[in-house]
Amino acid sequence: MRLLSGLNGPRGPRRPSGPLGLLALAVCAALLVPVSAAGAGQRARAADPTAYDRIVPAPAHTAPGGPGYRLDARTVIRTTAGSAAARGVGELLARALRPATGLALRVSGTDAGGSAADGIRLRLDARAADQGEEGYRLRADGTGVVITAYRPAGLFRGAQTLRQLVPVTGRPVVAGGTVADAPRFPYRGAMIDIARHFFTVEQVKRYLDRLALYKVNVLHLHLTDDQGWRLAVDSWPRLAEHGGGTEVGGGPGGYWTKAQYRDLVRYAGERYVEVVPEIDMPGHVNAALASYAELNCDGVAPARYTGTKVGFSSLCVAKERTYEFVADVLREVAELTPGRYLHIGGDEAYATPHADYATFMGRAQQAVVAQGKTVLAWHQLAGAGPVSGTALQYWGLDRTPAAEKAKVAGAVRAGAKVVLSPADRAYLDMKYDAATRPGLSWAGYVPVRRAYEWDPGAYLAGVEEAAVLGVEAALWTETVATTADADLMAFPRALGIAELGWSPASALSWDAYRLRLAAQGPRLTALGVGYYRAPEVPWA
Ligand code: TNX
Repeated sequence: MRLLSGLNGPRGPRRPSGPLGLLALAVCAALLVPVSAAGAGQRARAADPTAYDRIVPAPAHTAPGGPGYRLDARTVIRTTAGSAAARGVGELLARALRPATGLALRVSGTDAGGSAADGIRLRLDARAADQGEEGYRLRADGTGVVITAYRPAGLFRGAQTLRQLVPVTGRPVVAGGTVADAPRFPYRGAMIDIARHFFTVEQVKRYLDRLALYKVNVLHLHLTDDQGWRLAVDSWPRLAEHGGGTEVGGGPGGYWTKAQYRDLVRYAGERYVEVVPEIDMPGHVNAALASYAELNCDGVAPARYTGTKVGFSSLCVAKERTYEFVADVLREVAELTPGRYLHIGGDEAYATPHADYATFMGRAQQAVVAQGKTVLAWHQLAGAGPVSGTALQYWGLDRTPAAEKAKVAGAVRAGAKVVLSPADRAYLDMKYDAATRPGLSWAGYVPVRRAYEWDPGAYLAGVEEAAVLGVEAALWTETVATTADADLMAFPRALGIAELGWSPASALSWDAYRLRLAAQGPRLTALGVGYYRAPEVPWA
């Protein structure tokens, strides 16, 4: 049973269950023959057998063993004939493998031809529906590597696993073994606030790239707030031109043109990441109020704001012009966004009386539905009539009063779904400890272990796992002004949130995770990420 050891957490063998489990047993059985035939010498020459224990997020099933596959200049990445998507995944894989291997691997748009021993195959299998949208199987042995998936997204996720099976330095050998994998939750998000401090599309692409290695599949963009409006809107041009012209601390700010936003959406799509744009309303709107006097109840535009207070601004709920604004903005954003969701904020609307808040959020939700999109909003919407099918993003704390959590559970009973971003777990802008230089601490310090050690399927009383779409790590940027700041706060905690979203509950173990995370250190360094060397992780 040595072969099955990769399936085990520290608590001993896990019994594979369901179709994926059977699949895993089948691939293991197929492997038993070559491995038991291999002599001790051959095993010693095989690639590091623990590479499968170092994958983040932990795959559903792994079975390390057998000789590995050595990449060399003749290696070809062969992708299913007729699938531009599979070929695209192949091209991205070739690019990703280049720094570690020094090889410029050739990509072929057919997986026929070639000898059995010449490379990496990315195969779409129309019969593998049991793998779902993102599942995949991977098998590496002395003759090559095969990744099979039902959908291109599964090939992409499998390719991220393959990247992690190639050592960061040294001989480019893919460790021998098999993986049968699929995510626990469909929504594994990362939010970045480009309103408090402006970040360019290039900076956000870089962030997205690093997160995609860990199978994150949603990029939530917090595009507007009191301190800045960051996306061009043709029907209300001053939003970006005036409202985008500053940021926290009084810097120059900035905004994205529609072409730049589209470019990011395309880039994300190539990585099977869905972009969720957020227009935060009816609070967090000072940049909009400063840009258009007519949006203010008193008809007077306030000055732009560069501080860090929250909860002081509100759209004018009584004015019909406000709803024309909402409809125009959401229409233009929807036109740019192929994803399912429009996030309309709804948090910290302390300057909007509750009845007004409910009125406003009702109409804003209708404006989203009118665009054929699904509403996503911060969980305060739970108490103000979420429309059926809405997703609520929970950002409370462990210690949030039960009555507030119960409102979320009540909305779930009425048909809402939940994305979990508890601030004292998943807020990447919280300091690790008192010594962290950027960062806030209103939700407490969030060390790496605390960010990891919770179960999204059992986090909120009265919210069954089936109602949980997934998790999201949120990077607010009042104190985060540069790529170096963002790296330090997001890494490594974002990896833990990514694992909570992907890996089966039975694989979640801090003791095992800290070792797997430690092995990501050199990988992050190779990618140029200045991560936080958390003391509770035995970094290599
Ligand atoms: C709360 S969480 C906010 C943001 C702040 C953040 C800082 C939420 C929905 N609103 O406006 O940026 O805390 O940690």
